[in-house]
Amino acid sequence: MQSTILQMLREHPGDFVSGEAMCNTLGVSRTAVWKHIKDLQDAGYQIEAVRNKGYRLQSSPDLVTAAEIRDGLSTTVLGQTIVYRETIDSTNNLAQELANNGAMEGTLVIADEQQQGRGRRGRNWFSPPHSGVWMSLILRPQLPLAHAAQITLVTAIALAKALTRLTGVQAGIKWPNDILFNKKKCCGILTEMHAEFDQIHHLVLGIGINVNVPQEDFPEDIQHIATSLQAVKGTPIPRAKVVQVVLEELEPLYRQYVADGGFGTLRDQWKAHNITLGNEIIAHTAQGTIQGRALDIDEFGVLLVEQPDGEQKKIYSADIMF
Ligand code: BT5
Repeated sequence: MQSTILQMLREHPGDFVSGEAMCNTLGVSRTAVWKHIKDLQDAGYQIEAVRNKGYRLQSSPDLVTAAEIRDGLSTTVLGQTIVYRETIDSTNNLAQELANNGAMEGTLVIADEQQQGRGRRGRNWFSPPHSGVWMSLILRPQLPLAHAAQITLVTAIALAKALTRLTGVQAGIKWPNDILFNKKKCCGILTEMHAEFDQIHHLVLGIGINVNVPQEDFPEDIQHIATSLQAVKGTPIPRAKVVQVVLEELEPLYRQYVADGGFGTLRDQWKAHNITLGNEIIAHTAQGTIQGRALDIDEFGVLLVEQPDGEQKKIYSADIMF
């Protein structure tokens, strides 16, 4: 109901919407409308209330609530159901739980703050309140298990496009799951899956984006390697807008990935946004360290590295440095 009120106010920028019109649209009493207005004000919306005129929206806070994300979202699958929490351990945990209980494909779980945000291999993901996008999507692609990990690369393309569009500065993909600006990380992807036999049951696609995180707020250990969209652009960006643009960029790419049965047909787009290939890299894999030149990725998203002795190695998963 609050989102309908908000929508009505937004449809009349600078103008009053009468209490009566709201009552009629919503089918509730004036007292009920007033209570919702009060709740919106408590959440940080500045709404002017004038007797005999009604209500006028003066400004909106930077929230990632369902109402804010839904307003103007043009996707048809991703984000059609939105679950918002002010604080959570990790959005990936709640998304897993909802997916196990049958949540629909495209369900979005998002939080203002994560207290146990995580990266790959049990690492921490710094997720302070009021300044980032910490979200997880539930996906149910009908694909063999072997193709599941490629969703990370598909998502990286969408993020590189979205973050470039939002900042006006070219974002680059560092294989496999980082998006960087000027060599600094502003976004990471954590894909977790649940599979039965050879089929993917569901994927939880976790995305963390530093939107308006002040540089001095990053913890000491990541101060020199982390950046935010605000630092890159020079002005703050509304977080709900970031979510919308990311979902809008991801939806067609995800559709293509499912229709084509994998990442192969998206490989050229990945290459166009990548900053990995051509570099001398050090790759830390579970089996050990590999050093050499990043040559290419194949149609499965596997990284091909040429070692100094000319031997070529395939890397399936690693942390890379260059
Ligand atoms: C990642 O892991 O980059 C995946 C990050 C995924 C976060 C999202 S937020 C929503 C969802 N819910 C979760 O709990 N997680 C997902 P990895 O490649 O392992 O990188 C982790 C490393 O990045 C850490 O060890 C730090 O060095 C660095 N790091 C931590 N927080 C950061 C931040 N906010 N910005 C930039 N770098 C960060």
